[in-house]
Amino acid sequence: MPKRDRIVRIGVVAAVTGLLALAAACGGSPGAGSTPQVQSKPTGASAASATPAHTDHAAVIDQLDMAFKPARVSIKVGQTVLIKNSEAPIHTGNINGKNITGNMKKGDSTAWTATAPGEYKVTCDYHPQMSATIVVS
Ligand SMILES: [Cu+2]
Repeated sequence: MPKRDRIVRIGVVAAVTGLLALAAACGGSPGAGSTPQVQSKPTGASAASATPAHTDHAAVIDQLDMAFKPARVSIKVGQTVLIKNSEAPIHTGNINGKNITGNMKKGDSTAWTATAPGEYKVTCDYHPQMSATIVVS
């Protein structure tokens, strides 16, 4: 009998933990509410991972899954990084604390051209956990 109680309790704890994890996964978007944020892979996933046909941008930083992807890119002075939003939440792209993109909705993008070598921190006004680094040589 006590053993069975423990099993039931573990089950409840697991269920609650699962719910908390689910809630955390949806965090940051008060308006999202009951709408599941986790979606199956978009059909354009293969296109996103393919090398862009044009070479205007030496690197692309994607705002996806509430993160900048990749978190680190390396370019040379004079080259351009394209910061783009590929998901529903609004993001910004700040370079060393300066917002250069304004509010970006899904599909928006902003190019940034490096004029001096150094390490540049990329952040978002709305999501402190979002961070990337542009290394310019
Ligand atoms: Cu953001």
